Amino acid sequence: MSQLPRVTYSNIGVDFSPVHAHLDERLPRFEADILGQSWSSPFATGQAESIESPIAAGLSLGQFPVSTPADVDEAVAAARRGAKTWNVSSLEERLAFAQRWREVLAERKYELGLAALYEIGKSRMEAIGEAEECLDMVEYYASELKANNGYTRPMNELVANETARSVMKPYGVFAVIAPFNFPLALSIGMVSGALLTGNAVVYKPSPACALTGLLIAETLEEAGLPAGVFNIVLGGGDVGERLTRHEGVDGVAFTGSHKTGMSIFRHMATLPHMKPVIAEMGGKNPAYVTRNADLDRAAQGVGRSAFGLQGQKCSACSVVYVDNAVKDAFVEKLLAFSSSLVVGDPRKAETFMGPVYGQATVARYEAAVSDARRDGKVLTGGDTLGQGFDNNYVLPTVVELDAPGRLTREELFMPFVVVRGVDGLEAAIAEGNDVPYGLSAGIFTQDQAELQYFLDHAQAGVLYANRASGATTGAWPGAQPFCGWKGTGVSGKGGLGPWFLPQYLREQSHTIMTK
Ligand code: UN1
Repeated sequence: MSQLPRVTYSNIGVDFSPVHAHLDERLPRFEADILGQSWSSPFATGQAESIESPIAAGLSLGQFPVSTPADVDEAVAAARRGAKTWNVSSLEERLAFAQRWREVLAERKYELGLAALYEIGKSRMEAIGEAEECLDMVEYYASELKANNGYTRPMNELVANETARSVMKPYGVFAVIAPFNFPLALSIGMVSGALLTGNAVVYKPSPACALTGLLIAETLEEAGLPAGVFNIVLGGGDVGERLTRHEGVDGVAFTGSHKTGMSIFRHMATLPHMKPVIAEMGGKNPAYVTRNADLDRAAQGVGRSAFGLQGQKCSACSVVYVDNAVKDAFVEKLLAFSSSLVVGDPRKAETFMGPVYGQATVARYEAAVSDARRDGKVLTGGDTLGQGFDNNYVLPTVVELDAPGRLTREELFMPFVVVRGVDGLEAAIAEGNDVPYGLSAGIFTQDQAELQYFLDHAQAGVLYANRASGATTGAWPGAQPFCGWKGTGVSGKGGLGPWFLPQYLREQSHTIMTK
């Protein structure tokens, strides 16, 4: 099994047939052994309910309890007890834990990936890629922690008989609130940030992601994390609100909507003292295709970024600004690429796009399509797959608009990309920047001056050039720091990069008189 090729988001063109053969064999076992169980969890004593997979009506992931208000209080109390020792754990202890955790994640990666496939309706490659990402995340963050000696620095000696150091200490207990779209990687990213820096955690997965949440909890237990250091609660916004507002919580790590993220900040501002909030809150990511672009590459990169995971990535490409001189040629290639993508049951090897997540997304999709029909042209898609699939299987959709508007500014989170014909890169980047978010952006050009203009002027934290695997998507731990600018983030420091861990720490200076 270990000789199977690793799936990342960007290694397109690799022969993954051994991975598919392995998954063909594992899928029925996963359905029989993991799906449909009745789960229990110490801090979820409320009524259990079935959670259904978006893959097919009636396909149950299992029975999952939710947390009561008292469960949330008890989980925070448990974390406070766990924090007593974990907050003062040694660097060596935390590095040893990270190594064990990575090993457990590696052993269970196909199981974890399949859980995400069933839970979210991810394609096989998106799901296994996500599980792989988790291993590299834990490894990369641990390597940063080690390389920075736990972020302890000797400081200047002002007088001969004193030594001074800067040390970074955990805040105590972090609440971690994760979204549905990367139930493994975004959960493990924030949880590893908190744990490796010595914080205890109370974690809440997205309401329908109890399965991956509980499996992550199992991996931490298997890795031997001391009791109380990690605690999971289950439920929706009410549970999240009680947790993030809990007086026993010292900081919040959040990935999700701008609205929810900002409500956490606004709450913190009402407290007697501010608590840290580490947040990533959406995106509206442009790609630029200039007259000097390789159009085949551009069509593939835009199509993969717009339609991978059904467009439900903060990093998804949702507007493409194409120079009018090459617009027709580019659009033809984008439509050809889009129609080559297989939409269908994500359990199947050939599927690129599974279902979208939930009826609310279907409704937003229908509204976006109707706006596009009113304000421009639907070039392909705009409909459900049909063929006996539920209405949450929608087609990759490309529309063209003559003017900027709601569809070029709001985050849509669906397989929907707007084409805007433009004259010149300067005008394109001005419009692409004129959005409330600033996560990622991509360019396709063979011209160095254009590339430099893009690098100098794009207002986003993650920039890519000429990337066929994804115009704006596919950031990987240790390779692409994932920093949200403007409405996407707040700290000016990203996940997956060198400045992530220090956000979970606060500085203390130690000055000791030696004589
Ligand atoms: C997300 O914000 O949707 O860069 C998660 C990418 C992935 C997705 C990040 N690492 O596309």
